[in-house]
Amino acid sequence: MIERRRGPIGRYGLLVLLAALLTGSAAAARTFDVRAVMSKDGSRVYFDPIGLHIQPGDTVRWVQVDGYHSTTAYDPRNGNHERRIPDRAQSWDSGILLAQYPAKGSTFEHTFSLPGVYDYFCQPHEAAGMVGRIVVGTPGDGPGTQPFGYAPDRRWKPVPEVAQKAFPAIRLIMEKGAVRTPQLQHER
Ligand SMILES: [Cu+2]
Repeated sequence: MIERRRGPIGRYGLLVLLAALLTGSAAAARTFDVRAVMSKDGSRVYFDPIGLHIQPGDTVRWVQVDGYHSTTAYDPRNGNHERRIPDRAQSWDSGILLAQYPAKGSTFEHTFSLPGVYDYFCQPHEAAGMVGRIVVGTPGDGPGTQPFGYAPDRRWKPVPEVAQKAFPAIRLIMEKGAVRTPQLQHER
């Protein structure tokens, strides 16, 4: 006769796991949406919100709304761009997200485990100032808090001036939680 046994977790273990999920810290991690947008007439490209304050363990989900965009960390591993994320943080690059065709509304997610400032850009539209800033927890003094061009000896690709001007101040992001791109602040 074959005796059927429960796995190592068993029914009791599942209840404990469920209770831990409901009450524990794992349940506190949240996901925030950032939209990647091109205006109908094509004249404006932006991330919305452009600035976001989250906590370690939270996830950001970029949602492709219109046009073709990427979300790419300012990091030498991404085309030798200036490092503007914490030194030991995981980098990310979505590649080009295709919203309109064939995959409408495609998304890309990244979970932020280390506190700090994370600057990122859109590959096709960096020169048009399409950038964003994520502040995770209390930012400290990492690369993303430094002035643009802080390490000229590294010969990194500099952040274009129009993009530099687009970043909301860290202090403002922490104050408001989410900062919309300036042209949108009067819209809903
Ligand atoms: Cu773009």
